[in-house]
Amino acid sequence: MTVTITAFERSPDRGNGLARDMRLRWAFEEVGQPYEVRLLSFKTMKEPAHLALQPFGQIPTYEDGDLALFESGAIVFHIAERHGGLLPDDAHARARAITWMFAALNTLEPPIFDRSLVRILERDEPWYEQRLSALDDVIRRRLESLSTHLGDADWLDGAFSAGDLLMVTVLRRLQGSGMLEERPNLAAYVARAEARPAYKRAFEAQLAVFTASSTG
Ligand code: GTB
Repeated sequence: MTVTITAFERSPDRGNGLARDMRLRWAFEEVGQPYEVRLLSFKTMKEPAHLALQPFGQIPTYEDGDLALFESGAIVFHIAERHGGLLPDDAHARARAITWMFAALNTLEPPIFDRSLVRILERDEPWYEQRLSALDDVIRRRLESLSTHLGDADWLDGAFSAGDLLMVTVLRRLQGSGMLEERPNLAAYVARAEARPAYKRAFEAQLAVFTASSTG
């Protein structure tokens, strides 16, 4: 039985691959496993059938027989554990790759995600400029540390791993901010990941959903 994931019927990012189903699609492509997608409207995501799979009424989810999962990081980890290609076999290298998965989701993603929310929801508030500037400072400090760690390496710890996959999906949310370009090795890191055939297949698949939803 093929695994089924959920994604936006019509993504607000207009096919930019910024919604979190992109992480799952990319992971499946990296490990060479097929997947099916059930598309959901915002209304359907809040109905009992979906809430039974995702208590917060969000995408993505993962269903494989009687196993249902939510949280994109947990799902990428599950895919990486079940199939080769996203986590090293060596125990220490594997633990370090998992550490980078957590660093992407716990250390980089919170201020980067907050920044995009503030830009959408708080633009007309009197504190907007100050809040944005404070978040930009935090993000720049995180990027500086990440850039120093990466140096001139291709990936965060040896071979490409689920840690890089999650980190790149987080960094991509900074597109248009100019902050990645301030750190050329990070901009090159993201570009290197986006050039991977698996990334390209995943990106095209989610873009096709948006294109169909706009022309259909
Ligand atoms: N921690 C959860 C996970 O990692 O799976 C977070 C899941 C989540 O935030 N899902 C979002 C969602 O379902 C979609 S990805 N939102 C609907 C809701 O909460 O009602 C977040 C997202 C949304 C939109 C853009 N965008 O337009 O650029 C990018 C990312």
